[in-house]
Amino acid sequence: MSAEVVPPDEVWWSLFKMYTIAAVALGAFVSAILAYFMIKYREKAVKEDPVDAPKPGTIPSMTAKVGKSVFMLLVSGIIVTGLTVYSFIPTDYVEKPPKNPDMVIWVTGYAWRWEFEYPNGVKTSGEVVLPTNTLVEFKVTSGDLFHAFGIPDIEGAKIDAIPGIVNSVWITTPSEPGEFEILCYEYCGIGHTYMTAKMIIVTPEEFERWMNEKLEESG
Ligand SMILES: [Cu+2]
Repeated sequence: MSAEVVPPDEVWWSLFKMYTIAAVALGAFVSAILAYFMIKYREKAVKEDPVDAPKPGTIPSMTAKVGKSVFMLLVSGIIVTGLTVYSFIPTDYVEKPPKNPDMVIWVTGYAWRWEFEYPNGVKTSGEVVLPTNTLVEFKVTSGDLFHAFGIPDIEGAKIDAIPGIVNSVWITTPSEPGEFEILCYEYCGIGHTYMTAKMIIVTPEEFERWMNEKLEESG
């Protein structure tokens, strides 16, 4: 088990938290300034225009305050560039499948079902049984038309299933046994809604027992 690898769902979650906190803080700051200016510059009883108010038929002079605008543009540019770079690093990490996954599962989408193949050649349809705390790479493709493989309960576990192309998505399986839904995320025809499967997480001992049974079945 590769406990030292940070699973993609944690990476996505921390990125999401960072942006949420930043957005709420910025929103609060902008709202506070807006409220302050609304009160400070509210219309007074005197209705005279200020001296620098624009007049109809004249173009306002651009000489003043350009420096400030350029400065603000630079500050925004630095923030946006910084956030982009900061987001690219974890995105790149998640995009690349790990070098030594504990298990590689081939996933093939068909209209309208999911089929799975284990490293030892065992195949299942409609369900994939996996042990807890395991670094799994799903190699996803399609046998007919465009589908998309996704596990809604696991952040970021979603990838296109395209005929002739193999896309990878990887997860660390949950630490507790349980059942997780697998869905098709690309509208693919009349059976799309029913194109579901189950990811069944079991203890490593139970997984071994299940696998041995499967191997006996297939002779
Ligand atoms: Cu589909």
